[in-house]
Amino acid sequence: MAQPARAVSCSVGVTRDRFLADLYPQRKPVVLKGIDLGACTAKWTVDYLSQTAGTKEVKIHVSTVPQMDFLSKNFVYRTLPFDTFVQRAAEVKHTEYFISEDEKYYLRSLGEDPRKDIADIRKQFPLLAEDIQIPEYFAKEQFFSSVFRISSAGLQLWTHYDVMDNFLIQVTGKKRVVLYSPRDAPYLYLAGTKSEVLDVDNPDLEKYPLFLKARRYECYLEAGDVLFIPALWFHNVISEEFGVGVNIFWKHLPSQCYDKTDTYGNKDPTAATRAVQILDRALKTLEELPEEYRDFYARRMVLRIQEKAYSTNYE
Ligand SMILES: O=C(O)CCC(=O)C(=O)O
Repeated sequence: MAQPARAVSCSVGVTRDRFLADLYPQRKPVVLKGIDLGACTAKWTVDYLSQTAGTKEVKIHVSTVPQMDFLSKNFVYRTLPFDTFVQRAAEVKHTEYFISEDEKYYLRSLGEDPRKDIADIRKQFPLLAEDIQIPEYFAKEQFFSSVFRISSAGLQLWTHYDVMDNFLIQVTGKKRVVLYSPRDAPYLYLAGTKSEVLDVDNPDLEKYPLFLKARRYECYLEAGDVLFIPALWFHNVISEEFGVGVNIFWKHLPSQCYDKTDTYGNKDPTAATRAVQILDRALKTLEELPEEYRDFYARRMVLRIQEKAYSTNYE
């Protein structure tokens, strides 16, 4: 069995000043309750969303299984008018469908041209954006993106990290979020920004024995809750009901640290990418040595990395 869950802490009615002074510096997830999010929590019914955003086309994930796997791509991308998508995502059985009558839908909204443009609901969904008041707990220049997250009941999103700070605003519906500290990355079997361990509740421990060591944090989001997910914290999200969320990514580091070609908020900072490239070259260089020497110098390099680059300053 995986480790028992630790509850993500919860703060009710926290002001911007208190968030910035007490919670933000801890770099830990926290659920913020009682924040004024504007009219969206009352207004965003299926009918209202459909009528307001109309037939604008959206690219969606369609899955016949509840656990979407980005690495094996067990889902397909399809395009639907927004109103049709919302109606279908809110129903359990479909009369019109792509693959099966119980397929599930997920929208992660994108910029107009996803290769160049960043998702911003104020641009792609201006009328709906008027209904939501984004907690302005960071400076305007730090804003990166605002993304619609609309999901069928039961759909689970793979465990991944993003490189920017994030407010996941649950506008309607309920969601369970499981989180892991960046420090537990060695136990998560990463492929890029994603974990290979798909089923965090029943992990395949023969294949992923170290997963047992990953400390699991968990929270249940209700309509109106805002989850602060610090950059690099892994998160796995299951929608317990059809629900609508908006997440806001903002830059925690100085702007020049981020990859300018990143439109999703999940490309590693450029210095990290360069360091990994240099490491790959060092590993290639070690191949010039016989095994006994390669092993000796590789262990010394690991020690050096630990001494020079590990932080002693976080749990
Ligand atoms: O709520 C969701 O559907 C996913 C949220 C997420 O992955 C994020 O905010 O980065």
